[in-house]
Amino acid sequence: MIIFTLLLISVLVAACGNGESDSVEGVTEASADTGETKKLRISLGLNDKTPLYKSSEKFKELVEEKTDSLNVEIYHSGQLADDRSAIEMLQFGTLDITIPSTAPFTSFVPEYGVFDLPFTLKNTDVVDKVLQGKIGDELAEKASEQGVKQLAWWENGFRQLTNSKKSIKKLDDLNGLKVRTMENDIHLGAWKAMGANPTPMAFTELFTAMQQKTVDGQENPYPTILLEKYPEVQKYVTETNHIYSPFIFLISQKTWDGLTEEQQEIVESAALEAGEHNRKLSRETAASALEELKGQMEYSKVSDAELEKFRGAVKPVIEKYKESIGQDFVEKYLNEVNNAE
Ligand code: TK8
Repeated sequence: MIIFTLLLISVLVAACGNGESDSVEGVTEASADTGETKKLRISLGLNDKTPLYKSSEKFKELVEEKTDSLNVEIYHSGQLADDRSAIEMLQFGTLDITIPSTAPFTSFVPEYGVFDLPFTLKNTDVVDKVLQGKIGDELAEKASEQGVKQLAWWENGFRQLTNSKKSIKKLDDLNGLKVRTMENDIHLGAWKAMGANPTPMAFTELFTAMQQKTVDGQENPYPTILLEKYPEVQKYVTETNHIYSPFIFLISQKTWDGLTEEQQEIVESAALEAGEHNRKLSRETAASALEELKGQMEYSKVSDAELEKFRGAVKPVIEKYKESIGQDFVEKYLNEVNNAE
């Protein structure tokens, strides 16, 4: 009997594996110097139809064609974590890469809040000059103080408003509208100042909240609105371009430090090259998504004259949050924006 029990225990232990070196999918993690393949896991909030996912596949292709020592695995639709939790996992070293919007990252590095100041970035030419300039480098520097390394700027895009209640043509139409915002005080303050009734919420909870009508609306770029299937739960789409959101390609400092110099060079150049691909794809998709959405939703565009009232409403919010972001940094950013225009 004893022999049978010992045999049973040894079989059970073998079946469960030793546990120490296994990670998700039971693939052995190994450092580069053992010559085994190291897995780099990426957590994305958007689904596998979006430019973000397709650009991450481009990153995977670029890395794996240059080395056999790295293998990239992409987890989409927030399967592993929402944006903020994914950033925390990078800090702990339990996740390797995530590519969130800058807004939730402001809880870790407040200076990224400059991108949440409404109506400051007017078009993609200005965006590209500012992000590829010294402001972009300075922000990436600040990220590394939080245990994450920003390797590249990717693109979420210009944000537009959708809702299930009414067509939005003027500022007063926002009164009382329950708008989901990203988890970021500036967004909350801006939508309150415009008369809406905002609710901060992780992206992973958004679709259900719209389906159950716990929120009336949300704001995101056209590719997200179309490819995350918002026309199924939203009737109206309104062109506001109220904010430009970057995506930031973040890698855990712990992961980065565990790579050889050659692997670091491969990963960084792939993140930058895939970022070029991402910007192009994001802009093409935004144009085609708008045309498709016009056939699926009631489209309205706020006139430039009316947008001046939106800008006027959020001015006090911009003044208020200059403090929390850092007065000098905001002034430096706004100067960069003016120079780029
Ligand atoms: C996806 C989010 C999303 C963002 C939001 O992870 O939360 O609305 O625009 O793209 O980062």
